[in-house]
Amino acid sequence: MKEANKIVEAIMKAENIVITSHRSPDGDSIGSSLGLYNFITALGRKALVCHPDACPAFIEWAKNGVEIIDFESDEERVLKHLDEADLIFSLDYNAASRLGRDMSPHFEKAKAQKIMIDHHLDPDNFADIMVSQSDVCSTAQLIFELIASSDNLNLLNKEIGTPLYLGIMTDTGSFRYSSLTSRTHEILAILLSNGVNHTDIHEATFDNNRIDKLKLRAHIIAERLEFLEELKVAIISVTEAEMEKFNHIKGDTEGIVNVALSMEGVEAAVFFRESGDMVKISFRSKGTLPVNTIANDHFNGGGHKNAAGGASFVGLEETIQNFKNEAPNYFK
Ligand SMILES: [Mn+2]
Repeated sequence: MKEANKIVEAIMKAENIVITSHRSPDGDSIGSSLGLYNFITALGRKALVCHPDACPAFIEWAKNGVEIIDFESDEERVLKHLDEADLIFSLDYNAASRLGRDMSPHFEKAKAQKIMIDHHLDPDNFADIMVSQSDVCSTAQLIFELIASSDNLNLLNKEIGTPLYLGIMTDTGSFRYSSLTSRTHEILAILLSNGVNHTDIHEATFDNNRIDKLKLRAHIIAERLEFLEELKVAIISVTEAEMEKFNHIKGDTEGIVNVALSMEGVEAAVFFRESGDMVKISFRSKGTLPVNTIANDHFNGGGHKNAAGGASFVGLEETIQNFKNEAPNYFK
């Protein structure tokens, strides 16, 4: 990473460092934020993590005593820290708008130097230093490269390595997506030889399900999974009422699109989730079949070839119907 020394210099000079990441945090936004936080601590500097909204329950364990101040529940403190910051990191997002419409204007107003480190395609030009590598599987891997390229691997410890492992694990579907390379495995090996316990991380993340979460997922699969056989596309969906029935909390439907994708004969899967007046959409595919094009053309979204997102504002049933109308143009 050619910017690494410049970034570490900025960390050493700054008085008030704030680490931000995108709204609706996932394992990579949490993992890269905490990995960078612990790296900055190991450098003998201080930082604060300020996110738009709260960490999902299934990866709460990763905080391990580090506070994540979130805008949704503590707006005043986040505003104060953004205002006082002289260095702000933007991790795992490619446009200020990804902070959400409430937090992004305050980020844009902040006078601090801004450093983006991200792996999403087509970033906006919104930071002073932009590390944008869309061929890398996760932002957590880029934080590792920052540490390695700035010659700070001697600082690597369990506190830094554990959240980085989490970020790589969750953004690669537990090390299976094509975005993962031999370099990723080299990094994982280095993390393991520096105190990271992979079994503990997998158990803490995946073997901690609430019974309501398992029943909600079972319900969605039993009642709401549809196979468009001629297109080799699986559709899966959930209404807000169904989620309420199973006492849904954030993260409960995370990854369920991959269950649909795991079906025999399926090449692409789409998950539609009702959320207020919005329908959130996750697209996944296997092999060379792109899903970011349909997300971009018709569903206010975009993303990677095999994993994209989108949103619709016409209600769940109509959104699914719109998808079915457009799908033959993309999946035939
Ligand atoms: Mn990511």
